[in-house]
Amino acid sequence: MTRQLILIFGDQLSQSISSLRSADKARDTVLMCEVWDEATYVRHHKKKIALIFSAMRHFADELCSAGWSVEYRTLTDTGPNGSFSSEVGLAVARRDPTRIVVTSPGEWRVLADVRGWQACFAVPVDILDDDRFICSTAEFGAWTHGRKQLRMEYFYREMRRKTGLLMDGAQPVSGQWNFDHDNRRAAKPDLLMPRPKQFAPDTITRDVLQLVQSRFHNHFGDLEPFWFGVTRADAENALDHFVTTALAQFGDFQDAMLEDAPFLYHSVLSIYMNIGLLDPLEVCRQVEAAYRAGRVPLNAAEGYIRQIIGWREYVRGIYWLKMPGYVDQNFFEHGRTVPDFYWTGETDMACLRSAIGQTWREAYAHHIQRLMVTGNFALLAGVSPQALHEWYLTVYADAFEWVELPNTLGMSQFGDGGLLASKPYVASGAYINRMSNHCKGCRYDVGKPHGPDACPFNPLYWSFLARHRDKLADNPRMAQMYRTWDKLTDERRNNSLGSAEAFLAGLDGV
Ligand code: FAD
Ligand code: DLZ
Ligand code: SF4
Repeated sequence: MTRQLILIFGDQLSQSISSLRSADKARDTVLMCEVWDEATYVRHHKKKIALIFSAMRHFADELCSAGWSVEYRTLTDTGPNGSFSSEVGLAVARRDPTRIVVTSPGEWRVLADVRGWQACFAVPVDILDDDRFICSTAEFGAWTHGRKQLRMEYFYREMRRKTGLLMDGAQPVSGQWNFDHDNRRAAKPDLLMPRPKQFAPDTITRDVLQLVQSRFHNHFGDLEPFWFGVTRADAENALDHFVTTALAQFGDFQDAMLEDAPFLYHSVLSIYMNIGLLDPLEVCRQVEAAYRAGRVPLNAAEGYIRQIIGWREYVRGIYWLKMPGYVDQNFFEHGRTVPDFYWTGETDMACLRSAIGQTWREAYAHHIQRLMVTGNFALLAGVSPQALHEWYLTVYADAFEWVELPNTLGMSQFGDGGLLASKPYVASGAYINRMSNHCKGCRYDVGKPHGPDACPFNPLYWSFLARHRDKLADNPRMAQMYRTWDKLTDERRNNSLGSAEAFLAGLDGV
């Protein structure tokens, strides 16, 4: 008889995860399973499935080498109807454990299943906190009490104080908390631009690639070349590489976009942090050490650390605070389906073609592409936040609902009416032109306000503002935009609205 059955999910690949810390190597059994249900609840990018299956298989091997007894169920073992619940049911029947232990899963729908297991299998189930995060869900809940607005900046300062990162005693290093204003430079094409560390597939990964190609060939995206790291050692290597080659420039060019430069100076480390191969706090400590050693400037180190102990922790807090209702919010009552070209990249709009094309190839786009290109366009066009949420969850290798949903529905689509963002992230083509070189090669003219050749972002921007005036006019951060709109001539306003309408009709294929 197994004493405890420890279930480890595919995004919990850390030897210090709370479920393993509470277990006894000598008597307990670890269960890991590749299941059809998880691989298909959205049609994940092929690279994401390959990353998770290969990292799971490597992690199971590491656990065995460390003396754990592991039952690993491949997709072939679990079959076409496999789910976490069916696999736990089978393992309980086989092993008759005294208890089931899991670290709390990262998605609400899985937590709801886990909560049903005790009644279903007549075995006690312990759900332990996921303490890979700096702020627990209880601590985040306490922080929100009595606050009218949940602004990330104040939460971030709390996390700086809590961790001591970039602090001199009680004060931020250099006396300034945030260098965001310094981090908005446009980039130029540069042949010496670093690339994220790439790893050649080993035998385990090659087996997984074959499996993914044969079972998930109709899913989104290119499977190969597959270069992601799949072990903790790989991920640490990728972190060292980022800190040495790209971090110094991260701050300056954080918001920049360039044709044919999918990664710029970004770290591409979310894929590792989100599945447990890197510990976020260790990542931040390494970044701080590079700053303290004089190897990277403060605006880079601060900008990077803010994304992790600020945004990453904050969106997770919001997710668990507001779920399960959060996913249904739709402040603007938008209902359009995701345009077909989001699934193919086939569009004349160069910025969208570039962002979606690299998403197809790499299962990656950086933050400004997600927010100000695909997100901005979807919001201006009135795409349903729920449909868009499914798209983001499908296409990115780092997408797990706890982080993806608040970013998509809250930050990018303002679907929560301003809980997460103080104003909608909408912009005309001028913003994209300022931050990128896409417009030079585009069939549309970014300088034209309306007409068939005008950059579609331009009329769509004004038509969005006009459409939602009743919901946005009282927002002080929108006042300047409405003043500008009101100063336009009637003719100019009508031309913009007409162009937007014609463009959207084309999008619908009318
Ligand atoms: P870098 O630019 O190098 O940033 C460093 C790290 O900071 C990232 O690895 C990530 O862990 C963290 N980070 C940065 N911004 C955010 C943020 N807004 N929220 C949470 N963490 C952040 N991130 C995900 O991890 N998974 C998602 O599914 C996801 N979906 C998104 C959807 C939309 C619409 C938007 C606007 C953002 C989304 N993000 C998501 C946040 C961000 O875009 C990615 O974390 C980032 O692009 C990952 O690439 P990177 O590792 O190169 O990040
Ligand atoms: C994303 C994913 C995929 C594609 N497949 C599996 C799987 O077969 N087995 C597994 O344990 N985890 C998988 N995952 C990650 C899970 O979706 C993730 O752990 C849950 O969403 C967390 O709640
Ligand atoms: Fe994008 Fe408009 Fe620039 Fe074309 S002109 S790349 S559509 S912003």
